[in-house]
Amino acid sequence: MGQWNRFLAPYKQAVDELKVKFKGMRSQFENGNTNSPIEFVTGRVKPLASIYDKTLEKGIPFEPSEQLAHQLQDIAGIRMMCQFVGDIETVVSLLRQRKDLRIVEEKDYISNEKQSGYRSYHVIVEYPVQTIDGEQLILAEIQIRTLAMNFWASIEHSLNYKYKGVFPEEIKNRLQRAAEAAFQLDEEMSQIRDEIQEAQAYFTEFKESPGTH
Ligand code: 0O2
Repeated sequence: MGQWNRFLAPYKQAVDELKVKFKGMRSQFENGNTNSPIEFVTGRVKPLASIYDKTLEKGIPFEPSEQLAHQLQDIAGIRMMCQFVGDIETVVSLLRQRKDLRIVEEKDYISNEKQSGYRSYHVIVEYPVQTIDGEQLILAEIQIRTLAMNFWASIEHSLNYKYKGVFPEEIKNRLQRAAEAAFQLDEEMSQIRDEIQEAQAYFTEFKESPGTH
């Protein structure tokens, strides 16, 4: 166990640091009185049980090793949730400009939706963590998605856990319909985006100085 803790420690550090940095991006938009393309940020280190499942799937040994660090790109995982589909590209552009990480791969499951109905934009980055033993490059997966995509993925993930990937036909159909509904919701919200953002800007301003309206 000690070995795993030592192996996972820099991943935890990467997740903690990236969360602070990305939450900081949101605050910067807010401080500049601009609508933030980032609604909220979460992060996690992949639980050992999920690492174990992935090693079985990929046919690699379940041990803390270079091979594992190289083959599992999402031991450190960050999620950035957006209100609108258009915000996702803005967030990806912001990531491309950063000097504190290097993008190694982008996976667009929005234009190329997965068979399951899963939609999200994944960016795999290499992030340098400073430790007492020097710098360590950590791979992290950043999933960028709308609130609707996140809702669908969370529900599907729980069901997937229950049914171990083999869904009864009815559930499978309903999930596909739900994915379509989430897509439609994103479309509708994008159509009235300006209206929504104007209202949100007004609301924020009102909260700050209620007496002036
Ligand atoms: P968890 O529990 O979230 O950690 P590859 O090696 O590139 O062939 P890999 O590594 O599976 O494939 O990468 P992929 O498909 O780009 O994305 C991996 C992660 O994306 C998953 O991690 C999920 O978080 C999410 N994801 C991908 N497909 C689906 C899907 O159909 N439904 C849901 N709900 N999430 C999905 P894990 O390790 O599977 O899960």
